[in-house]
Amino acid sequence: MNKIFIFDVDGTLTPSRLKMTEEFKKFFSEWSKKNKFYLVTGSDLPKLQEQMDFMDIESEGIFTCCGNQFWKPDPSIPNTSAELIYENKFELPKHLEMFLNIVLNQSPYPHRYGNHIEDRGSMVNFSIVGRDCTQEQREEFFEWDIENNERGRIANIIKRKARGIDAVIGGQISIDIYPEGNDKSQVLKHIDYDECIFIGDRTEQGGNDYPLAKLMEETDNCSYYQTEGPEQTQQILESLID
Ligand code: M1P
Repeated sequence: MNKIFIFDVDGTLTPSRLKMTEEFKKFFSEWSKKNKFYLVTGSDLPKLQEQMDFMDIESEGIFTCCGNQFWKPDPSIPNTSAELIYENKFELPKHLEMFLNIVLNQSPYPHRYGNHIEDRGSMVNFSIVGRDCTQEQREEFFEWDIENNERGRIANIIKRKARGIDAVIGGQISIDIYPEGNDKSQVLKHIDYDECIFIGDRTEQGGNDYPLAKLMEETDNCSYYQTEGPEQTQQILESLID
């Protein structure tokens, strides 16, 4: 039986944009010796590399940019190398770029720290506070956004106004933008399995794990679990040990 797991990263295996905790890393490296898994993250490869010694822990493959890039770790060069298997290209339409700049100027959030529109080649990441913020500034924006739901409102406007474009919330400070359908659900067709299990933290509608969670629900021999963080992910995996 080819049982495959798929994991989101931020909020599932690690705290958002941080490294795996030592405790979880210990558990996960033992677990991964007996199980096969893929990673699927909204982040790009350099960000993932900052967070995880992911090639120490042997995965079957790594989908970055919400499944718009696929990397195979190269076991002959441990811990350092991965081969790009495919990449979907995406160019932000000019009118959408203008819209994002207007939103950036008009948002009532009082602080801007730089790197607000990050072009990742196959998707764009948009952040009012800016990706150059510190951890403290990130947490501050996150709390403010929970109160004000600004990201939710911006994502809904983008989806309504920009035809063929999707906008979803993945982490704490930003919105992921890509062509409709080029979301995390695209990874399943690249995976061979008899049984497949996905674990993610943003599986609610509007979250970047939602399209894959929905597909798992609709597909034979597939299922998903929503997690609140690494601690709960560990509990889920422990409950699934055969
Ligand atoms: O992997 C989840 C998300 O991580 C980051 O989100 P944020 O910086 O908002 O916490 C981003 O890399 C985002 O693209 C990604 O979906």
